[in-house]
Amino acid sequence: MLKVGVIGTGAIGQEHIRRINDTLRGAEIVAVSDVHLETGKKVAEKYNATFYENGEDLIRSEDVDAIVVTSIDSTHGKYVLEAIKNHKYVFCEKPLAEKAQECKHIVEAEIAGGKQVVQVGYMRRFDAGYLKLKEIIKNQKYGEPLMIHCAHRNPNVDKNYTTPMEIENSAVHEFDVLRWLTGEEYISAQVIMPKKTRFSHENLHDPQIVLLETQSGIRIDIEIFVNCQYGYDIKCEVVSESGIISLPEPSSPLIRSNAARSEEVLTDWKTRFEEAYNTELQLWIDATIAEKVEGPSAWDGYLTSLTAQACSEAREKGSIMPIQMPDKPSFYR
Ligand code: NAD
Ligand code: ISE
Repeated sequence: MLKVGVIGTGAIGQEHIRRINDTLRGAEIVAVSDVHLETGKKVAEKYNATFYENGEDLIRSEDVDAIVVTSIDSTHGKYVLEAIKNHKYVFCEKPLAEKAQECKHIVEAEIAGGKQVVQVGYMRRFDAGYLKLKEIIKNQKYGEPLMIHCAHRNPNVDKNYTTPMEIENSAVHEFDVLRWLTGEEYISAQVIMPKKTRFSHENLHDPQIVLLETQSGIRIDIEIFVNCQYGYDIKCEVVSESGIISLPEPSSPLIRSNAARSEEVLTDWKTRFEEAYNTELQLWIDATIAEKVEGPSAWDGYLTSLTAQACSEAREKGSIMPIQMPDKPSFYR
């Protein structure tokens, strides 16, 4: 049994703890840590795990084989670096770190350590719908992709969610999954600010539109709308030379009632990507036991954060930003 320690026992931390302990095979939760002591201790008690007030102590503990980082974005970098220093496999929720420069340090530290140990939580790569899209694009059944239209909609967000987070916390999912889908890097980014919804707040301009261009000229538009009110809705439509391929909608019964036809729309990421989270973490457990990394790497996390940085700069300057992706080191090939 792989003995796992989890840092951050908030929303997704508790989800991952539950799935590792109750749903997946090969691992158990032996330690948890959170700066919010009350929540952390409660979760530790529920799973009969040891509580650590300090995340670094959890990472260094001899009782812990591998780490899951599910604390807030700004804390990821330091915990991942500590895990690398202690030669422990680490699954880090997205983003790998808050800024691209910190991701670069992680990549350098991992290379210097001589062994790949980092997997980043870009779970859409494991979603059955995206996998189907990838297969169709790869087979070129409908020719080359020309344009991709995406939407990332949350019903609402809390007051701590700010303008940059639409890109750095939400759209990063699209940046990762579209690199993986197309097999191409981005060469430019632009952000357009439509009229602001009245459901937004002072520190949040919502919605936003990101425009990306890939090496071969595929044009991508991503609508990020985190106060859309009606549900959690993720869309991706790949316009190709002889066909249009859409990400399958989560299935739900069609209801006819009260002179109307209706279908349920999910309301959160937990249910929308439940199977994808299960698959990504099972892969992480199995790969860790086999002393390998198979999911999105620190390199992927770095390039995604570089994309986010270019988009944030594009939004701040109101201009189109060129993106120059560095060459992939042989370590990650
Ligand atoms: P949350 O606010 O519910 O939980 C975060 C937890 O981290 C809180 O309990 C907080 O007390 C704790 N924390 C804060 N600083 C800490 C520190 N220095 N050390 C240890 N713990 C600390 O947030 P969440 O929604 O669970 O998100 C957590 C992370 O997971 C974020 O980075 C977010 O981007 C990511 N996330 C990913 C997905 C996905 O779809 N892959 C979904 C949701 C969240
Ligand atoms: C959240 O942090 C996630 O990662 C969800 O998957 C995403 O849809 C949401 O917009 C983010 O805030």
